[in-house]
Order: sequence, then C-alpha cells, then structure tokens
Amino acid sequence: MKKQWWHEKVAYQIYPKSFKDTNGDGIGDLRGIISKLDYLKDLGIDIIWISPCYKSPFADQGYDISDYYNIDPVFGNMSDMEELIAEAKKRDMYILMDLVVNHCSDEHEWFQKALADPDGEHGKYFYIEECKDGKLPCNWRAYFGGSVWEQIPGTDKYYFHAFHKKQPDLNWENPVVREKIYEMMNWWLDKGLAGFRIDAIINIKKVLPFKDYPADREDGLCDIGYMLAEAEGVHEFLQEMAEKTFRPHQAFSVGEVFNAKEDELGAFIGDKGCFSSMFDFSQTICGHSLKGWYDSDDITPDEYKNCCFTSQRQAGKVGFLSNIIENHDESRGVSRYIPRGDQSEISKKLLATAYFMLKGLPFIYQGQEIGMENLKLDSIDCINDINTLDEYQVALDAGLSPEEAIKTVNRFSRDNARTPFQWSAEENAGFTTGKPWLFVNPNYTEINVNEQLGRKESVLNHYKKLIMLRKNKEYKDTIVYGEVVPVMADVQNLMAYYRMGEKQTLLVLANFQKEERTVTLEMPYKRVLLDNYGQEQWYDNITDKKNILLKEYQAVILEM
Ligand code: TEU
Ligand code: CA
Repeated sequence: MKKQWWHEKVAYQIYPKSFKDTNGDGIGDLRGIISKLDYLKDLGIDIIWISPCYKSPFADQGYDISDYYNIDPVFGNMSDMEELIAEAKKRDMYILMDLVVNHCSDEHEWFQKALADPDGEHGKYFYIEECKDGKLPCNWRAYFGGSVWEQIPGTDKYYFHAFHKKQPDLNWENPVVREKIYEMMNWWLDKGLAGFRIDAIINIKKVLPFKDYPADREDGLCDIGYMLAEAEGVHEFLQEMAEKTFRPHQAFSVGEVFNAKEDELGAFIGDKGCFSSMFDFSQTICGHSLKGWYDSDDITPDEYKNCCFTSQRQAGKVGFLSNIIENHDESRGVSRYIPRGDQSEISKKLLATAYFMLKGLPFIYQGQEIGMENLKLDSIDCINDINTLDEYQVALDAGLSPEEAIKTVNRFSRDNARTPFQWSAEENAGFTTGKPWLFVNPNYTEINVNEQLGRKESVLNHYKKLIMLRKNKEYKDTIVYGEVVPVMADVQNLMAYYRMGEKQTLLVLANFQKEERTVTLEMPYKRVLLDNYGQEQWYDNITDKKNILLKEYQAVILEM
C-alpha cells in the first residue's frame, strides 16, 4: 500500500445545521464553523467533512440538493464558503464537502425540466417509466418507506426515488448526466476543496430492466438490498469518476459504501481503488433487522469487537478504512456500543480508545468528543427526521404501542445525533441565541465543551490525548501503519489487539464490562502510553508488568 498524505490525519464530521449558529436564526451556519476552527485545530483535527450545505428545500436535511453550485442562504453564501476553505488552509486543515449524486432534489432545475417534458432531454436524466399491465416497474421499497415509484402528476408516468420522493434518482447510465456531475465536482475541487465524502454511492447502479424480488413485508415490497446484491458495474462508473475528478486533483475521497462484497474491497480502496477510503459500517449494521428498527437488536461488546476485527482483517493490506462510532444517520456511539446503563465518562473513554487505535482514518462526529448521548423522548412530537417518522409508523403497524415505538426511536433515531452541539451550560447549550431548529438534549447542562475543556480527565481531553498519541513522532508509524493483531479474542467482554509496527508493538486492552479482571500478558509491558483512568504513572511504577489488573471499563495502551 502506497503511503498517502492523509493516512496519518484525523477527520471530523460537521452537521452544519446543528454545529454553531452565529446570526440567531436557530440554524448553524458557515460562519459558525469558521468561528470554531480554532477549537477543532486545538483538538487536533486535520480534515473536516461538512454534511451538505448546498441550496436545498431540506426534505432530507440538505441531502436533497436543488443547486450544486450554490450555498443555501440559511448557511451563508459562497464567499463564506471560500473564506472557510481559506481559513482552514491557514491552519493546515482540509475541507471535504458531501457529494450527493445518487439523486438530487425534485426542485432541481433538471427535474423541473423533466417534469415539464418527461420524454425530452431532461427526462433521460432520471428514471421515468410507465406501468405495465397496471403494474409498477418493480416492487422495491424506498429507504424512507413506500414504493420507489412516484407518479408524475397529470401523466401515466412514474419516476424512481431510492430515498424520499423529493429525492429523484439521477440516471447514471446516461453519459451526459455523468459528465455534468464530474464538471460540478471539478468546479468545487478547483475552488480549493480537499475532496468529498460520497453519499449513498452504491445505489447509483441499478439492476435493469427493473424487476421484482420476493416481498419481505406485508406491504408487498422488498428491501432494496436484494437488488444491490445483484447489481454489477458500479465500479466502471466510479473508476471513471476517479479518473476525471479525484486523481487529477489528488483529492481525498471517502465513500459511504454499504452492501460491499468482500472481494470488491480492492476496487473501492487501496492503490487501485476509486476512493481513498470508505467507512467501516460493520458495527453500524450489526443487529439490524429487515423488518425495521423495532425488530433490531442491541449489539454486545463481543459482537462489536468481532465486527471491528473482521473488517480489519478484510481491509488488511488492501487499503485504509475510515473508522467511526457514529455519524448523522446513527445513534450516538456511546449509547449504542456501551451496554445500556453503563454509560459513564470512563466507558466513553474506553470506547474512544478501542476504535481510535484501529488501523485506518479515525473520524469524530461532532459532539462525540464530549460524549454526547442519545435522546430520552417520551413522544414522537419533537422528531424532525423523515426516516425516524417512517420507522415509528412501521413499529406501530407491527403492533407496538406508542410507548414501545418511542423506545425504538430513542435507540435508533437519526435525530439522536442531530440535536444542537453542546458548547456550554448556557441557554440552548451556547449553540444559538435564538430558538434552535431542533431541540437541545436536556443533558447539556452536564455534557458540554466548556465544562470539559479545563478538566484533565474529561472525555474531550481523552480524545485530545488519543490524537496527540497518533501524531507523536515516536509512535506515529506504528499507530498509522502497524498491523492489527487481535489477542485473547475469545475472552468475553475484552477487546484486545496489538498494533505491530517496525519500531515497536503496542497493545490496546479494553475491559468492556463493569467487573474488574486480571489479564495475563504474553510478555511484560514496558510502559503505559494511555490509561482512561489517568493512572499511567502508577502502572509504570509497579513491578509485575505481566499481570495487569483492569478496573471497570478500563482501557490502556501499552508499549510492549
Ligand atoms: O445515507 C444513505 C443510507 O443508506 C441511509 O439511508 C442509511 O441507511 C440510513 O440513514 C440509516 O438510518 C445517506 C446520508 O448519509 C443520509 O443522511 C441521507 O438521508 C441519504 O444518504 C440520502 O441522501
Ligand atoms: Ca444561522
């Protein structure tokens, strides 16, 4: 694997609507991001991915773009964007935008023209079909519920949408569409963008002609995953994209790739891959049920560990994964991967250590660095997210009571991660002086940046230490490139692995449980590089360096 400039970096995701508001309208904005660049720099962040801030009607919070060449006025304007890119550069930081090109908004000019003349040039930018013998072209279920087909008013024609009906899919089989997309990407890269996070990209290749798969719910529809498992040829599109956009700009790209087949990894990432990196979602999807959120399982520490190790083994020498514990589509990592009821600063720091030390590019999602948690709602009323509203209904339809259905929402809602960032204990968590567009998690009085900045053992300072260790000259090479070798893999609730580098071997030990335990090492350790209890020195001074006592949710990084 060739070394790349971004391998040793640390990345951060910003959900702009909820990061920092500067004009009191209750919505985060680009000036808010600029005002917090120093905070991010101080944390140790290099690469910043900003969720969509293009012009949008916000049916899916900006993942429905109506103009790829403009910033939505709620976020600011193009000169704010240019300033953000320039201010980031000054600090040796890199900006990634979100590339949403599986679909656009139904309010995009292309789609408006397609509606006006479905048989004309712009009709071919989308998938527009007619019913055959009174039957829709296929029975696939859209991600946000219902059929993927929506009727074009006043006609007998239907257009395809894998997500919401306000997100019509672009027809990637049409070379004109592909050229328009590449042109737009290059326009942004020429502006000084470092690259893109690529949204929902696996969906651009459809099995054509459209056909049915066996229905998997009573609605007579089927999960789109059946189609994705059969679709072939996405890599031809993506190689073309890489050739025409990323490579000439040496841009960084990270793909949101679900449903990848193991033997395809090398086509996505690594020396010949279309992307620089892709997210490891194996933990994210663990436990998910095709029936919906209500039927999905919690994930145990052992399942979590096995997901990580399997992905690490598969990616191995092929390429660099991007590691996450949460993003804007998921529940908060500390609420999902730490067994229910065991959330504490100690266990949050354990989870941070366990995933951050894996091989790959670590991403931190806004608020993760202070240990922001899931919601505890008792009603659906304040939920904004379309996906959550659909899953709530799916749960009710399956016979759950509203009380049970809301528990599902608290576990999986995308709004868990979308509530405003908790900067301080002041009103609205210091996010806005106005009325926030989405309610603030009431725990902001305890969990906020201000409180954690000055406290040595806070979650925030633990993240800082992890980042400093990754950048420490002495250990950097091992942490970035060292092989991941699981140890004691069958010991319950223990996540342990070596990072074997040319200069040294590190051991990460994470006691994923309340009960303390003694772990006998294969060899004595030399020193403790990091301990989530902050007792590095104590460990250095004891004589028995082979048997190590791990307290409740203790995690240590040892040099062997
Ligand atoms: O997500 C793609 C995707 O597959 C999601 O439907 C995901 O499975 C779901 O959110 C998990 O709950 C991307 C974006 O990250 C998401 O925010 C958008 O809604 C979606 O694409 C459509 O653009
Ligand atoms: Ca604002």
